[in-house]
Amino acid sequence: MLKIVVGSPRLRSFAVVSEPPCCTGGDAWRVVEDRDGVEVYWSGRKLFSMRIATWERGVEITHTLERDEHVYGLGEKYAHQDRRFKRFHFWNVDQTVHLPSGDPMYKSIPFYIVAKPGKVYGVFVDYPGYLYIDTGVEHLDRIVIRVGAGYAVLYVFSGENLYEILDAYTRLTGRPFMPPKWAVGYHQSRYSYASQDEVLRVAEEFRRRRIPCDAIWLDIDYMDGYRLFTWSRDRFPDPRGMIEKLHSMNMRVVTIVDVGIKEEKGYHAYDRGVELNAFLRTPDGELFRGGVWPGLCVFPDFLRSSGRRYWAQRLAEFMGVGVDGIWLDMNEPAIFYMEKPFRSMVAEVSKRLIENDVEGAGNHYFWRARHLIGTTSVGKGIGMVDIPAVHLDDDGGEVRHSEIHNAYPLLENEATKMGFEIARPGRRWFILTRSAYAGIQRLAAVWTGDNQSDWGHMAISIPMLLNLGLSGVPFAGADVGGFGDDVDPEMLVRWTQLGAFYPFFRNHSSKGTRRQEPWVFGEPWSSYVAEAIRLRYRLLPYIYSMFIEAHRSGKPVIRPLFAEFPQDEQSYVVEDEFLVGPSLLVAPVLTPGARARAVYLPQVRWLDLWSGEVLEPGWRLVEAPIDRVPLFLREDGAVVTTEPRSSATEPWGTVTIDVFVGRKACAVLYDDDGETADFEKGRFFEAKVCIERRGGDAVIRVEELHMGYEPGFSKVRIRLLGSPWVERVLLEGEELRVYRSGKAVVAELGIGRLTASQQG
Ligand code: MIG
Repeated sequence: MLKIVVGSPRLRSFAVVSEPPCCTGGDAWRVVEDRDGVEVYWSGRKLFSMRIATWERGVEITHTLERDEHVYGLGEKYAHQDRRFKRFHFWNVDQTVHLPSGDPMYKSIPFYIVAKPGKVYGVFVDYPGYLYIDTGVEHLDRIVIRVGAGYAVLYVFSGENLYEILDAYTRLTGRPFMPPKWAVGYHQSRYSYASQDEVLRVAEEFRRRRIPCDAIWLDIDYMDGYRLFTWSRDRFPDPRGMIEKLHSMNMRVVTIVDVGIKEEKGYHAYDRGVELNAFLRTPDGELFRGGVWPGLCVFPDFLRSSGRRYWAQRLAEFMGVGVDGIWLDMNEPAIFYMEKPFRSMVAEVSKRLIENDVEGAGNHYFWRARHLIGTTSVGKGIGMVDIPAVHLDDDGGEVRHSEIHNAYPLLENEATKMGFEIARPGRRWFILTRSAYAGIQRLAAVWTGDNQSDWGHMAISIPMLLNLGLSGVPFAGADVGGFGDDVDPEMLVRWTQLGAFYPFFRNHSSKGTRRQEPWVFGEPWSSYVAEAIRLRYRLLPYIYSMFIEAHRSGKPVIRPLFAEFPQDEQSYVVEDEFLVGPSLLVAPVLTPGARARAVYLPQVRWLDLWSGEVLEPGWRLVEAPIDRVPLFLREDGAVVTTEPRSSATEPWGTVTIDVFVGRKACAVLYDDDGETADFEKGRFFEAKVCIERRGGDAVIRVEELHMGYEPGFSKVRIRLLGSPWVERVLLEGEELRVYRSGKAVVAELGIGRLTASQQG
């Protein structure tokens, strides 16, 4: 890692959790001054030439891009997989325009990866105020970074492959948190389930129909007048009883928590915050107020540890009734109105942006200013460009909100995690957040906000989520079925088939739109939707093992093709299919009426998991009837599946390793208690099971084994697919009894027999 500091940073970093001792990161790096900047080399290879300029109120950094390099990452953007030749703004807003013109969005993660066959590096610009990154509009072959402050901090990462970059980046900004097992299941949400009776009816419907589901989500209407940390007495008279009932059905409850606290004397969260001086103030020292759902609100100052403690305490108390997870919304922070008229805000903001202009960018800034302010609809979903508020740090120093705007939700997430630690020490926490800054992966899962029931929004969710993964945030999803507008039957089926592979899998929709629980369209649609959800639960052993891998090294759960096939040019741009882990390729159907689709199969042979056919690499047309999402297993790859249960927390009983062996394929069996942090102390089960071809023999070996936990499965089935060469299956030289099922050769053994083989 190479650290570049321009000027002198005024504030501590919020993203960085552990910085390696020195900055030029060892011998591999070389920085050479040239006529107007520096050239940066890693391992003898030139990455780029960089120029740094400072002007009165900002820093401009540019560096070269080679003609055939691609750009990825940059967090949540409504943009295609390759992010080159675009301009991006980093300023968290409640963005209702989910279109390219709707940049910026809710999250700001100024980290990008530049890649082409044989070369890859990453750059992280650590500044939580307004930031602009141009990937090739102002100059075809340069990246331009503008920081609206007198300083900038940059980190450059390189390595042999993409995963080394993500490893280094998540070492610096924190490893992805390990979620509880239930959070990896299916989630059902609606804005809003309006009473505890309705919540229970929805939960019972899932169980009655045997559709797996792990959590029901409560949106803002559970509260009393939108006051945070309260329950409506009429509609939710007995939250504890409701939650106990849900828990007895093996369902969890996640409640939304906004960020604005209603300004109202006598309301505990307000009174307590005033007492502790926990709220943001205006430059004149008044409480800063902004209008959100409950009317005028005040906002916690998460910069101060006292502000974070205040929040953690309120939250922990609220969670006492048994709430399992917290959903942080409106935390950009989004403010609908301020006491000052909206129109003058627009004018002020445009003026300020133009004043801050540097040559050439003015026009762009001007038009974008209107988007920064919000959207065409005044009064709803407006994200403010500036919030005239002041924070205090722990030493009593003042910090303008605009200097740390993008980090506000990150600090809120830290405080929220503290709340979990108070309410349920030793257990894993679960937070979903809408707004974020770099480093969010260590604290929360994210979703992409208010999309629409629209085929285009469904398709673009793939590059959005893949690039979040390449921004260090593996646990991400988009609202399945679409949030706004009315879903139709075919779209719900196809979207659920896609969502089954989102790392975060939640169906959610807005007030005023058609209901979209799995059964709303009746047969045959409801069966197709249910089957797609079951597919997720079949794949849980494999997907869960990807989460532990993400937690250990920052590897994404879902991956663009080039992550695994960096020598394959085409892999760099395909964005309508993706990999889950290293071995499973998913090619969802993204257009209405389609019953087949083109699939690009990179570099190796692939096994069609529906037909059992072995396919050569390249472009193929594959069948995709309405009840089927095309799935392919990589040669020398493996997936681990189980029978679907109603909840992800139920023991798996038997797991099946599906392998397609060319020379050798390995599967990872992983399990832990799914609830506590004990896995960090070695209380987990892990076995790397490899199957190697030796002539007509398939030889099974356990290559690595960790037995710190008794896994929730006792039987392992090994299913050899696409392997007509198999004559015998051997374990420790002993031939196993096998049976044939279709074209597959199957061996079954007890987990004890398998693990004993390694120790011997
Ligand atoms: O202004 O809580 O993105 O998921 O259902 C809308 C109501 C506020 C926006 C979130 C959405 C949620 C909705 N919220």
